[in-house]
Amino acid sequence: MSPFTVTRTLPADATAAALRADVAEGLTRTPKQLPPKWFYDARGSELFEEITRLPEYYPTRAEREILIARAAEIADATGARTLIELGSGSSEKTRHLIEALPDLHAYVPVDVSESALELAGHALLADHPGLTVHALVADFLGGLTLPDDLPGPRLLAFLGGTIGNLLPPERAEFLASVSALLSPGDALLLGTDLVKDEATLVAAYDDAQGVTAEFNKNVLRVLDRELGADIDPADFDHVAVWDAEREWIEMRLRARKDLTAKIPALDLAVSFAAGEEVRTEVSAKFREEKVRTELAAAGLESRRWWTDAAGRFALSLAVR
Ligand code: AVJ
Repeated sequence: MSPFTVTRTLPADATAAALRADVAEGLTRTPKQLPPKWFYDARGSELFEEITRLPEYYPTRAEREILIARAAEIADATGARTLIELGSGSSEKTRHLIEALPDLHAYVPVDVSESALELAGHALLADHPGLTVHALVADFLGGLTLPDDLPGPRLLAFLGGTIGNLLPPERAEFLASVSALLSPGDALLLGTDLVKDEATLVAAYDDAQGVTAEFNKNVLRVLDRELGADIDPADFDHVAVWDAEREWIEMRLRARKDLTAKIPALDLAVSFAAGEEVRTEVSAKFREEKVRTELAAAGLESRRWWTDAAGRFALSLAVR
């Protein structure tokens, strides 16, 4: 068998149908909202990679610091022979883990972006010719099924703090589905950004160079290209606010004037009043107790909690 296979678990038109449904629903409700997964076309993925290098955006560096410091402990604690990674993107941080797992046979990156999977898979195999890479093009929020020939123990990694993009009920459902994928002896490695002062959080989502603003507005370009929407990104301002009660950052796009956007593919016209906002992302921040409690509710027992030296970000290791 080839050491690199890419499997689509999504029908080719499922993504298009999901986008249409999300936009039709999200832009006709009050307040308007769009799910963050539509940021990540090729340009959006590049902008996100650029965000990870910004001075204000600490989560990627903080998580990499923890991974480097703890990779050997993670390897010891799990003995993983299969590493599954949800939302693998460039798989760049995962390399530290792959290199530390002495018994690793298979790496299963799961992402909605086939191009990201191809790039990352080939790059990894160039350095690790012994590895079998089973890439899965899938939306991990929509009930994932794994190939049944993956050797255990299996380690499922969900890094980057992406779990924070889910609202609390979605999070509970997601963790339950992850737990159901695991067998006794398998483990979950979860990255969570932590609650901290408002200025640091807001700066991370509203950087001085405006890269995050471009990333946020990129969803409008996606609607333009995929649905023919005549929305001018210049008519919207990027907004990042900290919700201290719910302990999450919200990104929004705020209309600079009254406007109506035609969306021909949906046979829809959407009106915005000047100042009206569309919520485009929630990025929840966590405390140790909340992570433990939510993992336990999904039947996952927390074994380790590691943070970077500055205490900005955490990795949790939990078992079934
Ligand atoms: C990749 C989802 C973890 O929420 O911090 C970066 C995405 N949004 N800047 C995050 C993001 C704005 C990021 N995640």
